[in-house]
Amino acid sequence: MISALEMYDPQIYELLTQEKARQSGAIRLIPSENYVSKAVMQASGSCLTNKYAEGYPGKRYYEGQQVTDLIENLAIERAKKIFNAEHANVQSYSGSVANIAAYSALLDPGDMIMGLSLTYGGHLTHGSKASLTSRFYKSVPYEVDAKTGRLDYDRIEDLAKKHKPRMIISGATAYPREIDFEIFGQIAKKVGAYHLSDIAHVAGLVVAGIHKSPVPYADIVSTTSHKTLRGPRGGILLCKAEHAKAVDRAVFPGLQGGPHLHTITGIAVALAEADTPEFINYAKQIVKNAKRLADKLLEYGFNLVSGGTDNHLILIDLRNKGIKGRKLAKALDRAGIVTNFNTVPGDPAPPSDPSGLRLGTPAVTTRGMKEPQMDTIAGLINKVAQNIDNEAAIAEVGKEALLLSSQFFVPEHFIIPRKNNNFVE
Ligand code: DSN
Repeated sequence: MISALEMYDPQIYELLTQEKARQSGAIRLIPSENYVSKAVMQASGSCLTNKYAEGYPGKRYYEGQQVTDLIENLAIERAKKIFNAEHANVQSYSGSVANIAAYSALLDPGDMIMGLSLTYGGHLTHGSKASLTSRFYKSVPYEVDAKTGRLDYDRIEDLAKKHKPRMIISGATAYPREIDFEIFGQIAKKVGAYHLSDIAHVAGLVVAGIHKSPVPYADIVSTTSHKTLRGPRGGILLCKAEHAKAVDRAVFPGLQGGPHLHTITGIAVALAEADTPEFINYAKQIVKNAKRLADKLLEYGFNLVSGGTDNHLILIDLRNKGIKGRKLAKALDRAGIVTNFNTVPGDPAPPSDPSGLRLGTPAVTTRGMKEPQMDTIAGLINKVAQNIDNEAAIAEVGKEALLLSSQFFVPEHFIIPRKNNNFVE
């Protein structure tokens, strides 16, 4: 059967077909990416894309909410359950918006925030110079120790005592170790600051009980829904009941109009999936895979920031290999191994051409890959690094990568064959 999309817009249809093929052919190692299940994909691409619902369940500014209220309430209750939180807001369009909503819920413009510096593994919205967050708020970033690659909680406490920020942000986008959210909570209490914990990267590990949850130690917890948590792309805020009103108001009407209900529907499904023994096994395997990949990369002489990993993510410092992160990421991409170049702590090189490469195991774990496949992947990465200027060798690695990839199921795997649709120009 020819799909409506194929009939109406063959150009977009063709491009989507190519992207599906790319996603199923490649070994995807970007730590913030994953594959959603068919059920999540169906829910996200549902008729809810047609609906406006400004406000919250029971208090909407548009009629016709007989079903939407039930769906959003389900998403809220599921989020509260799996994160053991007093309140959840599932409307943020993204993690960035969720973070900005958290600031505006508790802070005044000009207040000071203290988050991990972008080039040391923090997120843009944690007060980076490049982000609006540093224009609305004074930002005093903390760093990881450039030698150990780890957070130094004593130094963070000293910095907090010196600057007395109104909010301390825990959480990272390129930190391979478990973060002690309890200590962050204690530091925040000592200096009278709020504690926002951004668990976008490790939310799935937190739900599975592999990493300690920040929920008891933070005023607000923010997360995206699409990384280890394996939902569609959106943001979730969790908080104590005392901040519920402020958080809800900050999201709507503070920052957003109508919520994306098709996304919230997909999030609801993903949260149900996360509340299963299968999800816990998947999350455990993510970490096992990352550790094994890290061990093998170490054997090949790669320097890893902090010497390894406790989570889903590995940060390679390539300086001893004499290759820049960007060059290696591009060569790997040509071989069908998809990563991203990244700064390393204390990087002398700029973010546009940094010294590091960031890898993660959520997507390959979703496809069912385990430790033996991590050995193979490490070997392929090493081959590309050793042959960085040899296109023929990189093409050979590409064949091996495709062979490995073809042995593992992709949840939303369907490459729709092109039809001979001669009724479309
Ligand atoms: N979420 C970030 C990442 O880690 O890829 C980018 O915002």
